Amino acid sequence: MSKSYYLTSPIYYVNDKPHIGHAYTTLACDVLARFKRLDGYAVKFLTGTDEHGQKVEKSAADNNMPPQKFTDEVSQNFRDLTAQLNFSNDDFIRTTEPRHKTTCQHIWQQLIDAGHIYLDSYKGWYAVRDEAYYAESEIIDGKAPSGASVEWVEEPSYFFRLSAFGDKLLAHYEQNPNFIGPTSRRNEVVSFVKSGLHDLSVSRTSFSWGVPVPNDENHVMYVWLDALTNYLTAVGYGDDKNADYAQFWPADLHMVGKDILRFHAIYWPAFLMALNVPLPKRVYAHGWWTNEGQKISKSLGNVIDPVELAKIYGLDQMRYFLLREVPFGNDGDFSHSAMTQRMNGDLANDLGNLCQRVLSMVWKNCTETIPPKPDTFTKADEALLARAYALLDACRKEYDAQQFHTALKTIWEVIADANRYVDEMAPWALRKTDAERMADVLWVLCEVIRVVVILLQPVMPQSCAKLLEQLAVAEDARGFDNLTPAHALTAAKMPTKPEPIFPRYIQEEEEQND
Ligand code: ME8
Repeated sequence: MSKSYYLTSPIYYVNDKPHIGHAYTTLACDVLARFKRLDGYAVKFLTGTDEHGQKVEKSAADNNMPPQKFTDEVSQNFRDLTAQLNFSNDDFIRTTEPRHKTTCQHIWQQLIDAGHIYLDSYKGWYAVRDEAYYAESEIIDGKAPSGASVEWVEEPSYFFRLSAFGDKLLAHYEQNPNFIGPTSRRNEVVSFVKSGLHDLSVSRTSFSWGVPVPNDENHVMYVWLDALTNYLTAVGYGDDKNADYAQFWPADLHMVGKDILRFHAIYWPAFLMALNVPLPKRVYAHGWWTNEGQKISKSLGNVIDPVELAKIYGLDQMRYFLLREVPFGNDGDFSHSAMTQRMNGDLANDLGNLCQRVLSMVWKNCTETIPPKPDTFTKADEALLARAYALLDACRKEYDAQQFHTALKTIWEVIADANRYVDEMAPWALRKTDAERMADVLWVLCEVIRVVVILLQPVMPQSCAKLLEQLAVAEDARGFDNLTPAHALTAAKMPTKPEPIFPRYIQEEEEQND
């Protein structure tokens, strides 16, 4: 396979249970990975857990557990989440794995050898929650700009000469306008770099839960240098026997939340420049979810468990909602009413009814067989089919810009067109007057459903598999290379009586009785 695509989610701190924010980032990667695979790319989709540092060490201590045992347990929750939410990651990395420590130490040595790291001492603020250093000028009312508590740190530390990379970074942003998305966030990064970069402390001595610095075991590496390196570890950087680096690096996309863009768009490219390693092609920062209008936080007790959500509304329904409801890149609000509106409106009414109406008519009126492709088409047939076939290019463009909501909106416009076409053509009336035309109309609709459902597979894999099964589309005919008239449906026996795939949300009994 000639085309490859490497995308990564952040690796998650194992200080807590996975919540909706973690699920959201990985879900966005999952739909993109699935989209690219269906579009003929060899994909590597990486996720995993970030297990070192003071924050994790502290959580382990709070739980009265040795850090390794603690991280083994919590990391497993994140691994389980990938199965529970049907994520298709190709690798799951843990920063406590030997392969990762080797890469970190290899990189450290390269940076030392090339003169990018020097020994000094750090004196300043540190926020354990963010695992970030803050300058005096950034502290507001004794807190970090993120609201995290800060502590004063004074200790020997190695520094990375970040200050030497400001101009190179700015030149890179300038020459690669797509390097950071969305644009508003790109502008924030550019102004931050323009304001001047200080050298970065990249080792700690006041605790030991980290990758040891080579030849100076009093120091452990700063958790962000360790964590960012995971993207190289997973493609076997520095390991001659691993062919992944040649195939997959530079990464096509690092997907991150807006809070960690600075690390990915400033520190990481600077480290890579220092190593003479090509930079990733793009870093995209998504927004944050609130719950019924409120910031999500443990202390407010309103943390959303994605597995619970999938149980209540259905997994594919949740996946669809998260990507359709909020323009990707913006902040968004989760609410029960918005979720049920999407579930009942877009899914049960628009898509669900279209499929169920059409497929049951075929089952009842065409001897349980998808009709043969018509010899001639009317203008209306041609117009609807053309709009469906045009969707692939439109979706490619939107997926490459991580505009998942726009891709879905565009697909739903064709679903609306198809529903209008059903009403206008009234195949139920044709049954008595012109059975041949009825069969042609139903074929056109089945073909449009085929195209739409093939394109929706990345977002709703399970439901789409069921629909394609009902349409008798073979498993090996579900890739995007089949989205052309040359691969259109041919007469085929339907395997089973069609059943509705998208249920409406049923209110709890007590709510109904209100
Ligand atoms: O930052 N809405 O890990 P993390 C949307 N280990 N996204 C949210 C969110 C919310 N309410 N809350 C959190 C780390 N997130 C580092 C990453 S990568 C080399 C190291 C997102 O466990 C957040 O934006 O804090 C981020 O992308 C991820 O969850 C943070 O995970």
